[in-house]
Amino acid sequence: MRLSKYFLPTIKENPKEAEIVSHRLMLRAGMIRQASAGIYTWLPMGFKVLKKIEEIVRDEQVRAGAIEVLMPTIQSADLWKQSGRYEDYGKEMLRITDRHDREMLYGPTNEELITDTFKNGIQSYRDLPRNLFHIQWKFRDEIRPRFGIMRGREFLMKDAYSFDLTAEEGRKSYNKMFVSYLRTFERLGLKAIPMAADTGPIGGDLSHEFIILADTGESEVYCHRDLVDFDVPDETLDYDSDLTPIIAKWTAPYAATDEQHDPDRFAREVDEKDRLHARGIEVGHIFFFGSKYSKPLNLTVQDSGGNQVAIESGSYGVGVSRLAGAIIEASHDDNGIIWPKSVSPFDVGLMNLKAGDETTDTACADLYQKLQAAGVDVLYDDTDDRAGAKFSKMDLIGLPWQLIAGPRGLAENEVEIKCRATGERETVSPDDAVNKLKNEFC
Ligand code: 5CA
Repeated sequence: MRLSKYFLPTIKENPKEAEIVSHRLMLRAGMIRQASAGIYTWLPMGFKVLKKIEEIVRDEQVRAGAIEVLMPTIQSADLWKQSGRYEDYGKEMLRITDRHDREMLYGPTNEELITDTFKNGIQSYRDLPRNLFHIQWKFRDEIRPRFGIMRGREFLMKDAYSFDLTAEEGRKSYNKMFVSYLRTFERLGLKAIPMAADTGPIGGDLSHEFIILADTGESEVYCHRDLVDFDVPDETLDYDSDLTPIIAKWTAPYAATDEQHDPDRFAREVDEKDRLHARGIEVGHIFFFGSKYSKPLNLTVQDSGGNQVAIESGSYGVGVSRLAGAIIEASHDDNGIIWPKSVSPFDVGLMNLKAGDETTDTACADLYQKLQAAGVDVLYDDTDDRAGAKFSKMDLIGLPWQLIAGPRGLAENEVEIKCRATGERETVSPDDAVNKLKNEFC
């Protein structure tokens, strides 16, 4: 992409309305713009990041055996009345009346709808277990939307729903999602710590939040230090094996959000030097609630003994849009964002230090073409901005590698490569630059 033809409205000054660094940087780097309170337009570069996050989340869901569907954003109130949540959800739910005076709502979550959908699609216990997920916009009329897309009113969520014949099988499905979350967040360049959590309006008695430690986070957590650093199960993990031992350690009092925190047990069972009390960002939340929805919505099957039993379920959420902000909170410096390779909007930022100069233009066009042909996604700053402005903009938007070409270097057959994360620079020939960057990304 040539910057001269792109839509990247960056901002030099810090926007006053942004209280935390990720919100500031997302606005400044031209990723998002507020449309109304808690509701955002994703500009091209923000949208690319969002899509990359979504793709990693999707990939790990599928790997763990979940099957993708797409449910609508607007739902009928009927099922919510059956489950009892139409009243319970209160003002957070955006209620809509259609032209026929039917009560509708913009879905804040999908337990009811998926339970009903699943009910109409299965015959017997032989159709179990199943896990269905979708990645869809949600609306919650948050009383205090803030921090940009971190606590929005409209936000993108991945939500998965498991269906099992017995509570024991249901626990296994929960464990699978638990472990797949560890992998998902690792691929996003994040260290997300599972914490025993409250279930709130979703319900059930088993739940974990996945927390990124950050001072700007809205959650308060208590944890044993040893649980901050852990090995994430790799590619070879067999999701059908018993995953209980992997997840067993993340329970209260060793890892809990403040609602689940037990001060007495924490003090008794965790050595003072091992106690961590910190703030964090909730990027995922999983629940096992058994038959809370299957009972009122009549999702039952015949088991092998011929008895009609209610299906055991859990739900598993990832804040896809919130993750864009969480990644920036975890990875930035004074100059701007530092994208992990896996979600960066482009791989390389190519800077032409003398646009309009024929030799430099030709050399840059050649680098651009060769990198693109090799499958490297390049943002080419071919504008006639000053060099200083180009450097700051490139640092601000945070692409992992910068490739800098100017007339003086080119006269010696030299260009510069800069690594955004470390700041290290290297002078190489244009051909070596192409090869090096190709190896980084392809
Ligand atoms: N149905 C369940 C699981 S699928 C559910 O809705 N869980 S939740 O309420 O915890 O939301 C799941 C995830 O969505 C949260 O962990 C958080 O990362 C994200 N999320 C929740 N509310 C917001 C919000 N207002 N803005 C941005 N992300 C949000």
